[in-house]
Amino acid sequence: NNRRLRVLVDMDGVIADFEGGFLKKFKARYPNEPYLSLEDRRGFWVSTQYGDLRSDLCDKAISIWESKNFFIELDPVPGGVEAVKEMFKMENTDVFICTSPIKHYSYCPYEKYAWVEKHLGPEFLEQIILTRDKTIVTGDILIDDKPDILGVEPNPSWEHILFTACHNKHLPPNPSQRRLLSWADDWRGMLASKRQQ
Ligand code: DGP
Repeated sequence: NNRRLRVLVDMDGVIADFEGGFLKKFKARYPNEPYLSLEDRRGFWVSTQYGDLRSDLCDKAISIWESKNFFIELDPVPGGVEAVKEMFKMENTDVFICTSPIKHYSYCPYEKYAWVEKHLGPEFLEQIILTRDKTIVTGDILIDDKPDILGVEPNPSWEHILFTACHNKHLPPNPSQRRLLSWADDWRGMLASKRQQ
């Protein structure tokens, strides 16, 4: 078939290393507080697990990603920038960066655009979708590290491919959800299989 394939790629945890950036800055700002190594991370919400560790650590965790320069200084996830650039050049393929900004909007939305321009290039500024509800965005594939992507649309058009991250790698296998273990995994094969459906 000649239909174009539309791929939605999440940002934090998929192409930008939110968890690594968070831990580095948490330790630097709160050197005398306990922290969770990436090996010990469980659950999507960082603040929830820090709050379970000690209740005051929830707000301390939030203070990290609400700070200026948190999002722009995130390192790329290995292979992510290269994969997205390769998708962008593929025939019959449209790729969008689909990311949920935090509600503390002073820095995050601006820095997400700046990160995309810096790492992917100015041409990708056309490809950014900022939304708190990904279910209303149409696409064939959504590559995202959040296990449960919910919103007002009960039947999103995309297939969610779970990108493996420190917080989701221990989840029990879910036969109805395909996984991409990393950008070294066969993302090209997943796009090809979707194209044939
Ligand atoms: P997305 O990856 O597009 O679903 O965006 C989720 C955002 O939320 C991303 O910037 C990471 C951030 N995040 C991670 N943990 C927490 C948390 O505990 N509280 C809040 N408010 N945001 C969090």
